[in-house]
Amino acid sequence: MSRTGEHAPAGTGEKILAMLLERRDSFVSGAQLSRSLDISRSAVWKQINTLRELGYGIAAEPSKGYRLESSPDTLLPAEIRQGLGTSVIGCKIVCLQETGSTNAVAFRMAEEGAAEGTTVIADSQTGGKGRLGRVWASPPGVNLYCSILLRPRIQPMEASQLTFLSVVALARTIEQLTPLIPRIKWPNDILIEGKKVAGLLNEMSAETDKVNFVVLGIGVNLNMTSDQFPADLRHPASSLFLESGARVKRTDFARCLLRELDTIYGTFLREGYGPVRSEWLQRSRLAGERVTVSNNDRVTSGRVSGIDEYGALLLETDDGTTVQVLAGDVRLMNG
Ligand code: BT5
Repeated sequence: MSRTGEHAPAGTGEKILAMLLERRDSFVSGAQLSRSLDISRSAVWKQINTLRELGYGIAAEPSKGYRLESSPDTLLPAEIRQGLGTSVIGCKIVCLQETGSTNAVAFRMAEEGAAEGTTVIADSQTGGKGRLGRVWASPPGVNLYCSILLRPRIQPMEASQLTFLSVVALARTIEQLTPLIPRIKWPNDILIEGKKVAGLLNEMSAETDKVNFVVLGIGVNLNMTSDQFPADLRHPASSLFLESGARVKRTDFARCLLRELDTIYGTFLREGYGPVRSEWLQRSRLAGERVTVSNNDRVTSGRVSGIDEYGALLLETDDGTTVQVLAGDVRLMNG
């Protein structure tokens, strides 16, 4: 590679950031950065200024070099990767400023052969997807929108088990980083005090007897404020900030979520769905409650007795029979 004078190749700022992050408490000399990246020292200086414009606090001392003092809450692969330590999830991380839907990007990358664990994150989405063609409000700068690619060797009918995997990883993350108590509402919502703070949308490519890949889509309202919610929400909604009064650093949340997913995916591959299912049930908002589930024009009512091995909701109806509900919107009958 040739020395590039004032100009640096794309991605240089990210590399400088990674080096500063690695040596967070000490100075890295301009000469060392210039040598490692094969760019001139004035190009290093330019990149440092660009990072400052992005909100990084970087101290510069002529005799010592540069030291990172503070980071903005910008979602960047180099930041998320700091101390990540996962074996599969986040092996590749792509962060986009704005995109239609992270699920759509991850799906396309999967079709082009991206590796298991590839993670796509966006600061904002212009066409965030909910289930059944619904829209997921995805304003910039406040939340986490991410999609993770998995290639498990399972049958298509087992794929819904993966929703439970991501919802449990998400609940664990909220428990670790906030004092809040998340409750899971079948199949894909996380509620706090009865209000929805996160939703999941898994999309799959499969053949009759084989799953090609699954994209786990996760949207979490972290620092969203009341005025940023659409007026016509189906259910009450909130954010972790609104519920706890404390801002959540998006980078920390993303890193912790990827770690939890990595751990629980490992458990799932080794021990199957059993441990995930029991953890899901412990956190379920619905166990023992009377609910109605609507799926298009079909409405089923009963008391929730659990979830089956494929993730279907089990309802005990008034005549004592247990019915299996595969999909739908759940409402608590007295909630
Ligand atoms: C979901 O759908 O809850 C799945 C949401 C998945 C979003 C993630 S973000 C990353 C990835 N990329 C995507 O494009 N999607 C995934 P559903 O259960 O259908 O709920 C959608 C409904 O929730 C909407 O019709 C609204 O009423 C409401 N809603 C929309 N935005 C919301 C938000 N930010 N917070 C809470 N509720 C919301």
